[in-house]
Amino acid sequence: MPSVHLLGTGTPMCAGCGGLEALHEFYDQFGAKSVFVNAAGCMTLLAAYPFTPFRGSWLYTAMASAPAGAQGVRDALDILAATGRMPPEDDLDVVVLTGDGAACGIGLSATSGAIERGLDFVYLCYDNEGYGNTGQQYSGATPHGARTATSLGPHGFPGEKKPLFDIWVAHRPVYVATVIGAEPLDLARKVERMKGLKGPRLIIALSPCPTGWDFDPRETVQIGQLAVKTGIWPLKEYVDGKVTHTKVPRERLPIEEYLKRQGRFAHLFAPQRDDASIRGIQARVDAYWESASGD
Ligand SMILES: Cc1ncc(C[n+]2csc(CCOP(=O)(O)OP(=O)(O)O)c2C)c(N)n1
Ligand code: SF4
Ligand SMILES: [Mg+2]
Repeated sequence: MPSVHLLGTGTPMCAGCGGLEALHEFYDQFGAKSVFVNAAGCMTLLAAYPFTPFRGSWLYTAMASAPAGAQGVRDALDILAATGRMPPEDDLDVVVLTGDGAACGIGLSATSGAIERGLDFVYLCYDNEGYGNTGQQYSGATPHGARTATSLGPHGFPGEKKPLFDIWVAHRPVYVATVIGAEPLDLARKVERMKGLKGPRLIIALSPCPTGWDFDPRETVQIGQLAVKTGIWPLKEYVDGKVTHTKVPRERLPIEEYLKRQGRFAHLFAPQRDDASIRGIQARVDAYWESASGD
């Protein structure tokens, strides 16, 4: 099948946007026969009515309501098909596209309801670990220790990143996966697998964000690869009731290789090294992989 690319956007996205990188890769494979239902966030800037860079359709919703919007689109398509007004070959895939703020917080109840109803949709969450579009305030996905516009204390964000993967898995949907644009083959394999399924399907793409994470846009891929090699972003999938890690970093790099490349963690290294915070983050990564070692 020929690959389908996003058209040139000309829209004001940041250079080196890891979310856009993942979306490009997803779209290459997912194709044009789709309706994107996009909640308010950075990707909203891709579309400037009546134009979008997508070859398919695009619908904008409020932050909380993308899964509800997806239900309406799915129902409309099903009614058109059932009443013979749309030939089966014209059917479209319904894709929710949101950031982590919508996915982990403001839109979570609408998502939970959609999974519960068994809605046939794909949910692509680009996770830049904050409310990027409004200046990187902390979100439910912000990691421990990160500086955000609303976490300016000496140790950064005091909370922990919400386990969105586990929250979805607890609903027993059809498919859940974590991906990153810097590992395109892993991403492509998961999108391919997910395409053949029906029902609620989630892809969470960790999205290195030069603007919100404070690094040079040229380093997006390198930082993405470090997220995998240090083990802080496990690549995994849930299908048929089972979680499998798809790329296991057998010799994990120390977590500070990832942290020290990003300005949002600079306060952990200077003016004094915050050993307790760095050790704490490392310990949580180690504990994760110890508990996953039976996979
Ligand atoms: C209910 C509501 N609160 C706040 C906003 C303002 N707002 C627009 S985009 C955005 C950030 C969304 O964060 P996220 O979902 O992570 O997407 P990102 O901006 O990081 O792409 C916010 C807070 C809004 N649109 N609706
Ligand atoms: S703020 Fe971050 S996520 Fe948003 S467009 Fe810029 S790089 Fe991408
Ligand atoms: Mg975000």
